[in-house]
Formats: sequence, C-alpha cells, structure tokens
Amino acid sequence: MNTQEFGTELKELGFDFYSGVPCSFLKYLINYAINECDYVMAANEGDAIATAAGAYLGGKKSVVLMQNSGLTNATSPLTSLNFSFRLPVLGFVSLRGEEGLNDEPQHELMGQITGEMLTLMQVQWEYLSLDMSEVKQQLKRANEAIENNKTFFFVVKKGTFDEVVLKPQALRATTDKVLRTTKIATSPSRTEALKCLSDNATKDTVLLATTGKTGRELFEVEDKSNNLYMVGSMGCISSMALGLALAKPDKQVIAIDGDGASLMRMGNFATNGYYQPNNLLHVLLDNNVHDSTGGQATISHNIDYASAAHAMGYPVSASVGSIEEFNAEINKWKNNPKATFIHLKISKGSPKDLGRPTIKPFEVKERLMNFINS
Ligand SMILES: Cc1ncc(C[n+]2csc(CCOP(=O)(O)OP(=O)(O)O)c2C)c(N)n1
Repeated sequence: MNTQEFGTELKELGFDFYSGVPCSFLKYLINYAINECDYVMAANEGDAIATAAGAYLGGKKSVVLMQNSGLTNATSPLTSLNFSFRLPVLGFVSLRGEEGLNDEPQHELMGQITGEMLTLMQVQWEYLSLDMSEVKQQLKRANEAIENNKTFFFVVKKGTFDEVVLKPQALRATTDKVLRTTKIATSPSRTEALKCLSDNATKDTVLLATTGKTGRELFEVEDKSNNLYMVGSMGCISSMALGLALAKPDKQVIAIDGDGASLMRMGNFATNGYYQPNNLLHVLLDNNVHDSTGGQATISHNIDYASAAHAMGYPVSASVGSIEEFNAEINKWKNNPKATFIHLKISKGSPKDLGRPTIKPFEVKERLMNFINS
C-alpha cells in the first residue's frame, strides 16, 4: 500500500504522535512517522506504549510501532496501564514468523501466537488489509475503538507498506550538562519527600507517581486532580511522563520513580536524556528496597544514579540527601526549566495502615485529563 497515503489518512484522523522500536516489516511506516510526525525512538516497546499513553493524556492521539517479538516487552503496560486506566493507543505490530514464510527461528512461536496474545490481552485487533478502500474502513473501526478508550492493534504482514525514504536525521547531543551531588544523608521519609513535591505543585504541575507504595502514599498526602497513582506498569512512570511532557509543553510534569521500578526500565533514562523536554522533572526516591513487596533489597546501594542520568544525557542531574536540598533542586528546575533528574535517598518503610487510592485508575485518568486539557 502507499505508505504516504496511509500516513495521511492517519493524520486526518488525528494520529500524529508516534513511538516505537523498529521492525523491518514496518520500516517504511516508521520512516514516514520520523519524516512527517512526532516520533519518539523508544528503548523498549513497553516504554513506547507508556510514552504514547502519556501523550494521549496530553491530548494526542498516539501510535505505537513494534515487531511482534517486542509485543512481549509491551505486555506489562498493555495489561496494567492501557487496560486499567482505559488509556487507548493505536498499535501496529509486525507478523514476523507468519506460517508459510521462510523466516528466522526466533520468530516461529510469535508468528503463531501474535493474534492470540492480543486477544488474550483483550486488545481489539485486525490484520491490516492491502486494499486502501478496505483500509479506510479498518481505520474507521480503529478510530472508534480509540474514541471509546480501547486500545486497537493492526497486525502487519510482510511487504504491506511501499517504500518511504528516511530523510537524514539531525541527531543532537547534550553538550551542556550539569551534575550536582551532596554528601549529607538525612534519609527523610517517602511521605516527607512526597509532601515536598505536592507543596511545590502549581496549577500547571502534574505529579505521576510510580506503582506500589509511592502512589498509595501520595494519595494519602493529598488527593488532587493533578495526581496520577500508577498501578502495575512497573518502571513505566518516566516514559509516560516523557510522552506527557512532549505533548503538553505548558505543563510541568514530575515523574516520581522508585529504585526498583527505575532499574526495570533504565533504558528510558537515555530516551528522556535525549528528548529532554524542559518541563520534565524525573525524581527517584531511593530506599534501596522493594518496599511495596516486603522490603527485599534492590541493588541500588551500588548505583550512582545521578551520574548515570548525567551520562545518559539529562541536562541537569543531582543527588541530594535532605528535604531542604531536594526542595532547592526542585525550585532550580521550576525557575530555570531544563529536563532534570533528582535522586533522593529516603528511609525504608511507610506509614502504618497505609491505605490504597479509593478512586479507580480510569477515574484518576479522566480527572487528570480534565485538569490537563481544560
Ligand atoms: C512487572 C512487575 N513486576 C513486579 C511487580 C511487583 N511490584 C510492585 S511494586 C514493586 C517494588 C517496586 O520497588 P521500588 O520501585 O523500589 O518502590 P518501593 O516499593 O520501594 O516504593 C514490585 C516488585 C509489578 N507490579 N510489576
């Protein structure tokens, strides 16, 4: 099919924000997206899903592109982010390993189960047709699903898209990076850190809290319409924040990460460091443990996170050990916005009898979208 025409059809339906990881079967659609639309080159297909979902929060209709091998990387956010929060994205997944195709051995099983996997995850899907008049009907159905808050995927067979030449990509590098570290370690509690963040929020701030006790505590600190309490999708908070920050430059977007969660998807440090929207603040509350699941040690005591973020392109990276310094770094970002990473060492544990958000994930999403887009 004519890829350019197909892309234009998508654009006319409002889909102009893309994220993904390449597959050779999809390369011409990816080339089109890079040439003509906003495209975030994700490190992992799960991050691509979260970035697209973040952009959707900011009012974009967004598209994810992936190989079917990458569908396995995307299952956590597809099942616990898109489904739970009713955050729809339009997906294109290739069909490597299709029966009868002489493909490589690693694709054999996924070739057999791609459709079944989507069905199992309750994702509506269709094989993308090659006939443009049929394709227009398919896009109409896909668009209806998205408008009903349901994720929709097209499974794409080999040779579907005709050639689009990739225009030269002007890649930038961060030349002017700042790294600040302090040695004081007073180990404030997570609640103190969250209070500090909540107190710093203005009418233009969005707080996205990672899964587990961070979201639960933020809900108890103050339940506000500019908060999102992640459930599941471990590690996806910073990629989701990236999508939202890019989609909504007039909002200050704060991702509140955990040490365990950030380690799960650390590739996204590099993605954030590259795209580096000024309105993005990535905070890591590091208690050295998986507190939410019983306090088992992570390996974060051995990691210099601020240096890692610095090395991966964040214009500003800082490691602080007290609430006063934490507050000061947040205010530096507010007063001179540049994509910033702040590592704060916190103590283990959480308030006794910590509850859970009484508001449902999809209600949080609706409320947040009203806040963001009103
Ligand atoms: C993919 C996935 N694996 C495991 C879990 C279970 N889980 C939920 S929270 C959590 C610990 C997160 O640790 P960290 O980010 O350090 O935050 P903390 O619990 O210390 O606040 C784990 C392992 C999950 N939700 N998703």
